[in-house]
Amino acid sequence: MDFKKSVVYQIYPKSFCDSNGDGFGDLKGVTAKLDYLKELGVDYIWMTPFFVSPQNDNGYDVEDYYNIDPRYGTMEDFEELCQGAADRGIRIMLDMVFNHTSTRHEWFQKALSGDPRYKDFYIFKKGKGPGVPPTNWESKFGGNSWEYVEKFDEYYLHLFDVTQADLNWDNPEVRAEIQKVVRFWMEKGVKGFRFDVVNLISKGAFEDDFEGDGRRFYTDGPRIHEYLQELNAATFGTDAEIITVGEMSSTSMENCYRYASEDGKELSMVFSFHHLKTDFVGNEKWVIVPNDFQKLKQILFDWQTHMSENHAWNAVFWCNHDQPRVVSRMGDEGKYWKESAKMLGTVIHCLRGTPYIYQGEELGMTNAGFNQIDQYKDVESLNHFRILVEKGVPESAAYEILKIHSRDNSRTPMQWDGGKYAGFSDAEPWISVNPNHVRINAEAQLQDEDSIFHYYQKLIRLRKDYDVIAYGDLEPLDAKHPSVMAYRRTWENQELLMIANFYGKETAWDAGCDLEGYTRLAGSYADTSLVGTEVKLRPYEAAVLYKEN
Ligand code: TEU
Repeated sequence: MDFKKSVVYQIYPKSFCDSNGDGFGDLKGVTAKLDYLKELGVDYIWMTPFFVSPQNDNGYDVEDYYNIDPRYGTMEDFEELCQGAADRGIRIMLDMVFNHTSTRHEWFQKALSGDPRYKDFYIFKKGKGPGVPPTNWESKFGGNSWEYVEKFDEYYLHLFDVTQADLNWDNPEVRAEIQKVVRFWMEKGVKGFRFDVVNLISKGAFEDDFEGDGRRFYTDGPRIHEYLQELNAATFGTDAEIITVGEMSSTSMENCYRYASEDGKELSMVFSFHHLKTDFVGNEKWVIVPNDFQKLKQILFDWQTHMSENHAWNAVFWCNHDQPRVVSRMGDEGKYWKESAKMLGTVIHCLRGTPYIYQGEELGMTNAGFNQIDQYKDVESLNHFRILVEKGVPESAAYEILKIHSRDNSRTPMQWDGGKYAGFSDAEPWISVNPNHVRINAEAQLQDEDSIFHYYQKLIRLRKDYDVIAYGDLEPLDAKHPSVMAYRRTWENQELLMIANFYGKETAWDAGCDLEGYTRLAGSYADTSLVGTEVKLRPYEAAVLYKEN
């Protein structure tokens, strides 16, 4: 399957569908919803980790790469899911977490018992003095990134939670073990892999960072391309049908030219996050600032044009299990909920790159709206709430920050219907259901021709029907316009215009050409008035126009 024409749907199984009434989503639940996914029209489902795990980071803390956590089901359930998906022309992409393992992993347990072979699977270092860790690097989840082990009088590195110990990729035995894991899942018929924070696996110098939080010493590190090429050649590179995507944390575009190069030596494509930090202050996410729309456009356009010039491929997305819901973030939860959700979908699905849809995005699901600390489950949110309060931020202000930035915003149960637990489960879910499921749910949208669901279905079909979307060049239009994002795609004799108003106010836009000769393929409003050169765009209006030259 040509990944340039494909669309990937991300499933966070814990919150997707609970088949056995324990309040926790599972693999059988996913199988039960395959017809829904087929109707939407997606080609791949990316499943976030369901391997054996203590779930301190919802499965991104893997204890055993070869077995399925019983909370999610069994290997038979997985095989049934693969078969059911294959029967509907859908392929499975697995999420591989190889930067770190859970500290409950057998390798780490052996390391702790003093076995030198396994100690070298991880990164243990002496402190700089009594009580002083080897470096001042900060964990992504708050606090210092080293944990002291008294027995060795040494520290181990954990860039994420203290129970997620970083693997030592400089050790060839570690790399060989990782290859074994990938081959195991390839043999099960898996046709896609997402590699979690994979650009952090090659650590550079272990030095204090007096300019930042340490990331410059381990991001896109010295041997990263070598490690990816080696993994590719030894595993997925032997099967031309397999697609791969690397999650690239704080990466540089220059590195992504290589990670996602058309030559196929490393990965098929990359997730980068710079466009999702335009409501941060630098790298600081735990603040409230307005979204910088000009910066957002500039970043998206830079990545679009430069990746293309350098023959590299992007994954394009707004949402995942770590990001707040985009309709809450950049659209409107109120009056223009539907129009803004459709507009945002349009912008992504007409870009050059493989689009990713995160469960519930196709329904316009919104942020969680939690206002009590016990509603939050995510380790990152809980840690940062404490850190904010310790820094003197009033609790009420800390809540406001969490409401906007918490990863739990995207982790509330999938809204299947208007019933008590949104059709997700018969029992109380592990995380609260958004009360707006009575209004925003799949059942209602499947019956409504004008729904966000049906609009996403249309966007997915457009990519298959018009080669210009998959293969065309992209040219930004009127890039500095205060409220509009617009671009032109061209391929052979095909030309496509995407025009989107990001704000709740009508605005004027100069197309620079007469729009008379274009056919309208899609738009966030049912009708359109886009004719002539000078046009008016309604609140959150987006349109896709097409012509053959
Ligand atoms: O996330 C990597 C990561 O650094 C960010 O997404 C991070 O969670 C957030 O931006 C910090 O503000 C990946 C997974 O997607 C995430 O769920 C895991 O928690 C993390 O790796 C560790 O495995």
